[in-house]
Amino acid sequence: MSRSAFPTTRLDRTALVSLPTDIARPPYDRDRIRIGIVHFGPGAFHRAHQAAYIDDLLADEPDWAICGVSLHSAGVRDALRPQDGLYTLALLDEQPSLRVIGSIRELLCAPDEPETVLARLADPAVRLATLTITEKGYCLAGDGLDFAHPEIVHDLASPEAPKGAIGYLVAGLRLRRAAGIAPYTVLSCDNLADNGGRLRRAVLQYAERIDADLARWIASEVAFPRSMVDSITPATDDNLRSRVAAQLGVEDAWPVQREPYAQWVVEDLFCNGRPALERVGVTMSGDIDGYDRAKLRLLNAPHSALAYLGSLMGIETVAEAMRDPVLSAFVERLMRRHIVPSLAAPEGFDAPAYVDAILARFRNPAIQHRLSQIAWDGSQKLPVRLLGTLADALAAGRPIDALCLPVAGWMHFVRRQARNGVALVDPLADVLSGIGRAATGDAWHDADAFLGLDAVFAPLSGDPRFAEALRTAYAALGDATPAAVSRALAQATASRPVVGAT
Ligand code: CS2
Repeated sequence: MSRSAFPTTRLDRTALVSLPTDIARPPYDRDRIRIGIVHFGPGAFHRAHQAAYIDDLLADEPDWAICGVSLHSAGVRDALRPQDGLYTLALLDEQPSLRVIGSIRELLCAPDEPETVLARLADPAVRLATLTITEKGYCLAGDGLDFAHPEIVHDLASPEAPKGAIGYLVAGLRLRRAAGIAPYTVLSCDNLADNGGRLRRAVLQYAERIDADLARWIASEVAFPRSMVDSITPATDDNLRSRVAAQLGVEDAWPVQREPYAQWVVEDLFCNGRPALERVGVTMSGDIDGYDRAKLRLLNAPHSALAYLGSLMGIETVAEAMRDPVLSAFVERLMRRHIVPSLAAPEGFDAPAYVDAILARFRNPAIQHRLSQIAWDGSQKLPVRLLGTLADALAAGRPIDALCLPVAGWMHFVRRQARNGVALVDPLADVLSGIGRAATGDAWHDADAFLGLDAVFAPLSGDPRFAEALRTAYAALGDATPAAVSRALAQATASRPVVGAT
């Protein structure tokens, strides 16, 4: 590749050669890599996590480059296509470092180019489909598919021209089956317990409505491994954009950032070959159950607790929340005393050390992780992060008062946003804002309105002990001013744990 005669102003393949030497760049010839993975949801998390692992692998295994497919917005494609798919990853530490990632070979926006997406899915060279579409992208209701979901209704009516992830996965598998091409493995990389199992059930339920034979073929031929993904990835901000441009000497329309720590545990269950992920630090495991639960319950649940309680306290970032003595003491106690006891952990799992490491990550002062980002999609996140622990604690007869405080914090947060006319980012935004506007501050009235949300609380809402503890927690937060929240948390932290009957 020859050096461009003119200074390049945008990161792209010609700019690669002239980047400063301290910027790491893809250690392989990008002309020799081939697409083997179709990834749905090439947002910041995917680009900071999976795409970086694959970038480490491509020099040895050039057949596993990624085609990133956005299902809704054209933003990522429009930012990265002019950059030949290249973008910068900033690792945030005391000494931040930058690397340019090259593993995303192609970017598509499904609504604009559905045929190209389907052609990719039908390409025999593609042997793996991966997803980071967030909880709501799965269109689940309870344990199965939500057949009333507008995306599912649409896709079932026109399965050859789908809009959603499930619709595309099944349309691709249908094309492959018809053409006698082996199916791809479908790997969910979202924060859901048993993500592979849930996706498999949803795909099969959907496929059955289209073609029972196809559903049987998927059930017997397609692997849906489970996975656990972990790396704290704050959203891109202007500060990052300008730091990256200053260090690269060229502009990057959409750099991403994350903490240095990353973990990826994948169930070793593939139906059409797989990349040698273990070579690049991925834990391949026969049974990942336990890892995903530990992460959801001990990292994501405390994150959500910080997000709602911290926002009510007027705090903006996770690190700032961890500097608040009352909030951080509450969250630490929540983890050690109330979440760890009901964790069915993997063998050899050192829970106290895991908690220590998470608390240290939360305190990382180099990261500006906004609580408002974590507060998104509470109706989808709380059930998978916190309500399982609550159900287990109830079943074991342990006290649940402290566990109810973050849930009550969410309810007050919804109420405050509604009263201030701030739109919620949540698939249930409309109904939540309605409940928030109608809230009176009376714990019976307000808690019961939230408990009526079956998509969030069933089957727990039927348990009078839960309803009672939730009302008490809601009342304890008072008018949810910073002082009231702080007082309630201090009280919850000071109270001696009650030893419940087992
Ligand atoms: C966070 C997660 O935004 C959120 O809800 O809890 O994105 C979290 O940072 C990641 O799961 C960490 O792996």
